[in-house]
Amino acid sequence: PRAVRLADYRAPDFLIDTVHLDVNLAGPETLVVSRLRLRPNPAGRAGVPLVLDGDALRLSGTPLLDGAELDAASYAATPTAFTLHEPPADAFELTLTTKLDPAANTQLMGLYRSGSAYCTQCEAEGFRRITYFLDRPDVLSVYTVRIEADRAEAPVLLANGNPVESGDLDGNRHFAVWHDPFPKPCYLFALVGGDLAVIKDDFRTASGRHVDLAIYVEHGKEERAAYAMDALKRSMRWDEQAFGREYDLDVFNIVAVSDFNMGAMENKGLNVFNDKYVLASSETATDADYAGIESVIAHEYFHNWTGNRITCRDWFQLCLKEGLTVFRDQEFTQDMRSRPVERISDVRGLRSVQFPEDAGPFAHPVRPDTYREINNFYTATVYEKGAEVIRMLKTLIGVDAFRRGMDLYFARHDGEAATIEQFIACFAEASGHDLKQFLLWYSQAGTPEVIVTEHWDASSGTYALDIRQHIPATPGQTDKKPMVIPLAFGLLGSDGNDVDLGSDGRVKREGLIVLTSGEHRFEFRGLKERPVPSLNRNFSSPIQLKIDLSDNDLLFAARHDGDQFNCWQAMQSAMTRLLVTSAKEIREGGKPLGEPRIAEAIASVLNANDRDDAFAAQFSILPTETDLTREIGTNVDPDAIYAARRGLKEAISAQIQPSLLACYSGLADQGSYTPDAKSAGRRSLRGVALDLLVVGGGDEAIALAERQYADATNMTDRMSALASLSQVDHPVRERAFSDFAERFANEPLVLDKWFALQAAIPERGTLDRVRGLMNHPAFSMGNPNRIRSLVGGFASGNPTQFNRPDGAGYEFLADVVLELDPKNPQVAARLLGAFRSWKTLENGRRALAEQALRRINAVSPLSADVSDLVTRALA
Ligand code: DPP
Ligand code: ZN
Repeated sequence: PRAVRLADYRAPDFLIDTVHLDVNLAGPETLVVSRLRLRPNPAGRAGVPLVLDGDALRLSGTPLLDGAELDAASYAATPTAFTLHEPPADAFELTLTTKLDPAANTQLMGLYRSGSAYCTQCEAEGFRRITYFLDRPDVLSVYTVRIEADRAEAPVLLANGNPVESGDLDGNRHFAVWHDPFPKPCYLFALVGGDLAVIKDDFRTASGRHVDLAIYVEHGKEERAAYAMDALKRSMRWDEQAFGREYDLDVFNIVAVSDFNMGAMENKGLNVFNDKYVLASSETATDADYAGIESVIAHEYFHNWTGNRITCRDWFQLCLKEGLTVFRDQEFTQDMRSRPVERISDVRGLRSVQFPEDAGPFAHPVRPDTYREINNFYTATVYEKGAEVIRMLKTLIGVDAFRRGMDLYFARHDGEAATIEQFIACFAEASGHDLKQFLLWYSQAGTPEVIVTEHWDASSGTYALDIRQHIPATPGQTDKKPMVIPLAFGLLGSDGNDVDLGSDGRVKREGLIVLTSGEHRFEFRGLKERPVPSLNRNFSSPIQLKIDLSDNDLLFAARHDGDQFNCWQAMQSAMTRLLVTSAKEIREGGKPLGEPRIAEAIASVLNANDRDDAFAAQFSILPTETDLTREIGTNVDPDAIYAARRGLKEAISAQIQPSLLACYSGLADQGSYTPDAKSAGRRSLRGVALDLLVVGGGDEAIALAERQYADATNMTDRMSALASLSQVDHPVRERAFSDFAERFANEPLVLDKWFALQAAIPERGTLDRVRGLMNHPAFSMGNPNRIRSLVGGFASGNPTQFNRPDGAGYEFLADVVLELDPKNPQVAARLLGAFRSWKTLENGRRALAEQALRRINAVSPLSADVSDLVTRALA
């Protein structure tokens, strides 16, 4: 496909005011009659043909223009376009019928079957697989949808908006009519027809409107939707309180399906969810699953205002809705749970996926300026970095101006398809700030490096920070301009408190430095001693901070920094430095390094009287292999990184075993399970302690894990025991794995965990094990969740085995991608994310990774999705 460019944007030549869809669900004979009210767009070109988008469509019967059959010469229909050569100069009505076979739709885009239900997925460009349309987000229409189906096969018939009418028809058929009064782009269209169970609830909005809530699930799974319903009601209330946003329809429906390419979809009034983000019970879901449900329910609900009421002008503006909505769901979660702990976990996520993406061949700006396949831009950069950009904006202009800017945005652009410039203009107006330079965050890719050197002059009591910013080159972007970087900061005195700074020089507000040029010097006078700097507090900017602090400074900050995020960060920095050195020495034939003071720091947090369990868990987790890969940057040897990390864990385990045991036994399972943050924090610390004990390898520790596995009264404890055991080559491990498979044989979402854990075993036999599991009866190449767990779990969750020195991991992934591509290109392309850092590998692996990528690239035909990513990977 040709590249689409932001610079080439043109308003549509036609508008579609109303859409009447009549969908007759009937297996391979499914018919969609679409009646469109069109008119020329005054802002478009006059006198041009009407060209509607299609994808693999079949026209059925003769199209009608204002009710009369068109003659064959006046139009053309191909699978990818419908053209009306000479459309009327005024408003007109066009009626088109397409014939679909939902069960044959393995791409899971458009109208397809999941289990026994019919459902749809239209974002980004799936509506054109249902009917011919102007499939672009700046064409907004009011939809009325009539669905007809067999009453036994599909007793439930849902579409966007409010229900209007329903009834029985001859031949055991029935129908339902839905009307959505809010104009929307077609990517927000949805319908569902199937035999589904439902749980119902209701909600009264701040202004007193009544809303009926319903969550539709597979029969027998009703109870598992209770937590999702609770999360939905909390989201609705929170959006009223935090952003003044009320819900606007009479009903809000959610449907959980088991075959879904994404996590969930925010269709107006009818969210369709991957069942993974709806279904939970204490026996089948972990604390992390509950947290995932809470945040995805919130995310899709929040889209009702940021995405649906105000949508994107074009797909380049995707971050306008996604970055903003991730920011909103992160704020929600922080309010529901612990602010610092959630911040740490969000930053962990950003660093483990977005930073590597931004440093490799797939790097792109938060607002890309060109794409060949938009599906490939639902990325960590657009979502997570996009959210960080909003957070910086709030930090820069302050809480009140930020809220005024949001209010202005909602007031000014409601009902429109907007751009990033229009969004940012609201904040510039509300705050009086000039945000021109800030917009560079949307156009310049790459993680900025902020390099800091300190100067201490004891004689004058002057402390200075020289701060330089550097934005690394990324594909298509070599010379970059300095960006606006807000650095929240403090200086720690030897008593552990912040030194009182007053306001000095360019330090605008206490605790905030704002970088705007390539180099700055900040001086602080009248200090009695050299302070320990605490920079980028709460991760105020998504940057790589480079400052050479001693271990003493870092371990001091880890204990005393008033910013909890930076306590955690200081500890991570100390461990990262040690592990990078250790990996280097291992490659040169040395042994893994330990560091008694790191183990001591962990022990002191575990033993503290006022311990915060969730924080203590985060504090004690080592930087990931991905973190270390990125830190090392070139000539990477995944085996050495693994050995360094494992070695440090073993050293910690050996040194502080009594503290670990005391902590572990103090956190024994208390019986009845609740998924709240405090209880989850307790279980997560218990899991971290167990993991460190087990890595020590003693039989006692393994027995402890075995007992926890067997006695667990909830999935979190059972999984953490199994995860710890999965890391040791011991007969207990296989016993536990087979017990788990038996216990949960009829629970596909639970077996996903089982697939993923086995795929992540850091041992030579794992690739064969994964190959074997692909023949397991519970595995299916037709189900995205299964593929992501097993194949994704291996490629992205097992650095040593995916990067086997013989290249077999890469060849395996290439085989799977090529097998999957003709069926589901979107999921196939996703798997290629595992190659995001291939260029940083040492030469041997690098050559083998390149060989696998070239083998994929040589195949024809490839989907646009896979071909785009492979081309970029190899560029
Ligand atoms: N459904 C996806 C999301 O909410 C894409 N819009 O992020
Ligand atoms: Zn979203």
